[in-house]
Amino acid sequence: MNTWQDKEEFKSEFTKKAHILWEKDLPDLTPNEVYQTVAFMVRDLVSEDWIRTNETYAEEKAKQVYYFSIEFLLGRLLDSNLIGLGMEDVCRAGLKDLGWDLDRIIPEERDPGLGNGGLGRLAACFIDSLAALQLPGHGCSIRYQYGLFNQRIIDDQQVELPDSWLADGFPWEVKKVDKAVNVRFGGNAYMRPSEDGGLECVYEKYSSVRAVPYDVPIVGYHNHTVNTLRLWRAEYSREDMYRELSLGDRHRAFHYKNSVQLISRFLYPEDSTEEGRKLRLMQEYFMVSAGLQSIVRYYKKKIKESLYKFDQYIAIHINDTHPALVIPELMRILMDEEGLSWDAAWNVTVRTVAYTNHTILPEAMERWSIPMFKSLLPRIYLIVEELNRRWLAEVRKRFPGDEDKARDVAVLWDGQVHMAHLAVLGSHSVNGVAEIHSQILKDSTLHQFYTCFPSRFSNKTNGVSHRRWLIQSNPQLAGLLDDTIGPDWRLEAKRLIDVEKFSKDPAFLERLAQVKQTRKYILADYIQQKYEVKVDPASIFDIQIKRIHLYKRQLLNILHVLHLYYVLKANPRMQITPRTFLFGGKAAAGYGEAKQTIKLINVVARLVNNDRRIRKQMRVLFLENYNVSLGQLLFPAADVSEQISTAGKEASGTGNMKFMMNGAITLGTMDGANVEIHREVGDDNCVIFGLRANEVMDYYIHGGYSSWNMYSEDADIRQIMNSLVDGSLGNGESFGMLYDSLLDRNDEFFVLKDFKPYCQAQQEIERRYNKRLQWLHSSAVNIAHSGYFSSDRTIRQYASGIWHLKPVKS
Ligand code: GPK
Repeated sequence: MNTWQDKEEFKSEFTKKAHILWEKDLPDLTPNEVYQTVAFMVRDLVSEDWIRTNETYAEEKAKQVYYFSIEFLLGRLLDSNLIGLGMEDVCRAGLKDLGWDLDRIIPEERDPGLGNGGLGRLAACFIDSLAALQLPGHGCSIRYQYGLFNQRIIDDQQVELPDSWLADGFPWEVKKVDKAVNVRFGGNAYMRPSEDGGLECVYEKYSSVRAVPYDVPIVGYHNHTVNTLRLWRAEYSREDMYRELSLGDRHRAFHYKNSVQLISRFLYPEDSTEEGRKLRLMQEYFMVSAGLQSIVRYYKKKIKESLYKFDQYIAIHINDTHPALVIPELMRILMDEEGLSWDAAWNVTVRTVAYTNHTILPEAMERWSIPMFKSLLPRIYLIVEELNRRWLAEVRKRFPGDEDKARDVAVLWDGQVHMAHLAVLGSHSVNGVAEIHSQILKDSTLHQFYTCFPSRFSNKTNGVSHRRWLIQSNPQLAGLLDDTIGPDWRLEAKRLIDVEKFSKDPAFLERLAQVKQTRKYILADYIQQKYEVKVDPASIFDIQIKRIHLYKRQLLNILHVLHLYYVLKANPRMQITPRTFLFGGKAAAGYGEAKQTIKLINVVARLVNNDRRIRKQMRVLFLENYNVSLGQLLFPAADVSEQISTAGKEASGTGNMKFMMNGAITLGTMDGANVEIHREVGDDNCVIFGLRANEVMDYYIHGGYSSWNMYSEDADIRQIMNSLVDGSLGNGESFGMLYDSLLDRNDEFFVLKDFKPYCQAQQEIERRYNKRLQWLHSSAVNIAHSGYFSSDRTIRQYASGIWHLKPVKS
């Protein structure tokens, strides 16, 4: 069975399932039990297609891609799976007859917190698109027991609480005990002469970790394709545990058990800069080795072709450098276990692997100390050492005496393993995630590599799943689009362009305005219930939601809010269009400036919201614990999308696309994918301000920027800056770290330099908002052009340009 014929069938299946699961009468079920019952029913529906999809791939020997990512930020799966199966209406009607409201059941699911931010959410959109396009592609990652922390705001500050998202079970996973593999750490590795006169590797005295896969179905859209996300969990092997115990040392035995289990216990709360160390490296190798072993095993069992042809059937994609150890690990398997020569193994590896870079922030480039790397992964280190030796010999031959070049492309340098360099060297394809970002990779970050391998480099501008971010998050807008242009856009996001024809049609624009109003009411209700705070749905909803980071410049936003507050205080007669400034996002636990930014937002929020006169014109709110589910409430309700990073710093951004798809107007810098959004919609339909990337670069290279000058020459800037440290924001609060970063450290991200242009851009937003029809027209143009930013387009580009995959009908 892979559908419920009607609500009657749903009800009878539900009754049976609930009885088996809970041994309770229906009226006694808790909402969470109802959720789980439906989730298990959906899994039953999926299972046939899941098996058939796998069989088809194997029978047809279709080429498959494995997308390795240390994060997959899935969001809730019940609703998306119901939509994918086309079963949402039947389920809703059946539950209604039984006395439950699907919309109240859906929030019972906990967000799987298997990611930090954009990189992890991109991976989730990608596997969604792969399944929707019937492309054979699967995810590979770690089943973290604790996801990214839950954020609470206490006394204005972020407090991190553990996210034990698995506590009530996760109905979507299937544990595959028979597919477990061993991953080895530590010990000694050395080369010795082999019988055939060559060299062979001896690897001994290692310790083993059992990697057990948990598979999650990734459901296509109305197409019977079900791909797999395979999540690995680290377990101790009972044999090793008993052996340790039999040696009589219980402490050692339990130490062994604990250290093994630690590998898949926590997701690192790392986002671009903050770093975890040895355990993180263990996680990376654990995921890579387990994933590759299972792929090679599958290849030998089901594809049964020569390993020299591996790349004709298998593509491996590495999402940033965290999985870059696939390169030496595939070399190890091909040489040590399958007997290929170095050259043969290297050819296969390079042709199989492709790499995407997601950041150019230098502090975010992964580097490992050689001593640590070597002691943890001795065999892998030997391989890295050898590939580095061969590579540098080649570079020095081609460019004699150019040691700068050698340094810029070396995998081992200054006592460190340089993961980005390993990734570029061992891949046939390297791409950035937006045009400007890919250009910066070629021009500076990876320039020397670009001169060596120009044809490896390309751009694949990011995208987002219009199924999750429009169909699922904003059914009101989806319905209006169906009425206006028909439902084709659901299957082919490009068709959204048909909305452009209606972008001056007053009747359509009126309905668009109603949809936005409805979504603002829904958000306002949520805020009222959750925070007991009233926001005015008639005000402009101005939203910045993303990880908190100095380069993303939440500081610029809140300093403008503070400035506006001072202006209104000083001019009691002044009227502005009422505005609600909403913020959300997590700061890495060890990132002082980011945490202080959250505090500043909350302190300014109180100052503003407690002022009886001012709060009629503006409100400020920091929403706790921003995650995928909260995003699904926020994007549809936004009028203004804040995308204000320092130009050149945000590789792409993807929130910008979700806002656009939901009809918000971008207020942004010429950074990341904003550049392409601007090109799509034009100056009239977004508001661009601030330094351009080349200007920022010139300042970095040639100097010439002084934030002290900005401070001393501008009274408004002086006023807001002084308030950070003079205690005037209430309770004598002081924000020394932020003050120092802006003045003593010369404002690395040009917040003060862009401050006045940003204030003007905000006034421009207000002017445009008050020309109502024109604003609605802009909103429609944004929706129409958001089709380009569907991850379906991105995935088609990866599939044809990098992976060489074809769709397979299931
Ligand atoms: C980039 F390097 C990283 C990282 O560690 N985490 C992360 O979320 C983001 N990213 C970029 O910052 C975004 O600009 C980009 O849109 C996203 O990755 C997806 O490519």
